[in-house]
Amino acid sequence: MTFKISPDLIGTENRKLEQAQDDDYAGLARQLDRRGIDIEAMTRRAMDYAVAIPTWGVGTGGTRFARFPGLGEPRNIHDKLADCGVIQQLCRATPNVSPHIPWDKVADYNALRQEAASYELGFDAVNSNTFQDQSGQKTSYKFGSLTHASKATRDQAIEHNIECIEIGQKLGSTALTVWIADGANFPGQTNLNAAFDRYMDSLKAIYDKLPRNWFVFLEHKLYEPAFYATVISDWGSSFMAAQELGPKAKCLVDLGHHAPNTNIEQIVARLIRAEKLAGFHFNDSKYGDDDLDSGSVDPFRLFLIFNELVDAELRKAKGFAPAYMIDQSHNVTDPIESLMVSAMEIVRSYVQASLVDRAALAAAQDESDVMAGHRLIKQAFNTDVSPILAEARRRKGGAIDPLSLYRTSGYRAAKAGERPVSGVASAGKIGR
Ligand code: PSV
Ligand code: MN
Repeated sequence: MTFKISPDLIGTENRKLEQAQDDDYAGLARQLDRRGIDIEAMTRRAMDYAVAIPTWGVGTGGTRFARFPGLGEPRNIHDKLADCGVIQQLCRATPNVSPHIPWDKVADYNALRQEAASYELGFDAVNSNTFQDQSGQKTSYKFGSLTHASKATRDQAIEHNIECIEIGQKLGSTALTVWIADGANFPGQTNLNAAFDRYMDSLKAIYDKLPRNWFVFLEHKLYEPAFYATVISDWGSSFMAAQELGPKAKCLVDLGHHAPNTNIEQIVARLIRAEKLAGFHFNDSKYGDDDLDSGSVDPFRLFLIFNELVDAELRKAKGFAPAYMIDQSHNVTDPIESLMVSAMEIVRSYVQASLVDRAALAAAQDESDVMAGHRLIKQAFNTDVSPILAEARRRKGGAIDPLSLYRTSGYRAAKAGERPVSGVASAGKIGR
């Protein structure tokens, strides 16, 4: 028997916090009522919001310098599902997991789907991996994959992506996310346009294999591991590719994949307008692709992105159906704690953005009343919606305070006993 957090513990711990929660919720309800906002409508929105967890996120991450394994970290997809199950059990905002192939390969995907369902989890977009060599593969990705100069290597990478689609079909996914590391470290290493042309040819071959209701999400990233030129480096390249491929191809925005200070919310607005916004990989950063926890460094930026998303949702923008996912690397925290807190911060931004008085904002903008418009945005951002988030969790059977409940439960210590230490410190950005 493996250790599980019992529903009874959630009940017991919630009862201790109920009175304070009721008081805080009533206080916030009065405040919002004065602003003409129905708190119940906001709580329903919080209850309906969902963001997916990447299976690789529950493993301990690392940097290029070292990886320090955590206690009781997951050893395989089965352990990862158990950990993702805890996040969903306590936070009730993360009902789907996003698998990464080949890391999460198994012999029986129907069984895996059932196993996930036993934790009340489903599967989100499948991520392919042609940024590292897999054991037994014929040719190396050292100099590229889908854009490699050699056709044999490109074909191998195409085949891998097609296999990911097939696996995803068995798991109930409807999207393939493609991020490639292809690019150059030296001027002269590749022909910049020829590499893009080869990307298009490869993606067309993958696109042709997409099932009827599927999408391919193209994920851009400015740099790393290619430090001079990355083939799909920015949303312009991603958009160009998605346009050329067709309606099933959309652009995925990973928040860390832009130059510092880039106005990501404006990129989001443009992609919404073009009906090309695939969705998100949420994280936070200070300098580059830092993979820090969502909302930990710049919660206002996250809020402003959600401001665009809620605006599109409420005006029913055509083709607007973004897939939300977290993509972070947890090097110094317990990944379960980081992912719970991140999921809560993401829902927080969504609810805060839902508080914006959009009619008043439009009026202020029409009248060029700059300060009024700005104050409306800031008023929403400055509202502490924690009681709404806690209420949404409680009503869905989750924890009023997930972090303290998780610590009280002893889950990590129990897993440390069940899952022998996986290895010594080693290099690697992503923990597996
Ligand atoms: C590499 O930067 C990366 O973090 C991308 O964001 C992908 O989404 C992720 O790895 C998994 O492939
Ligand atoms: Mn990503």
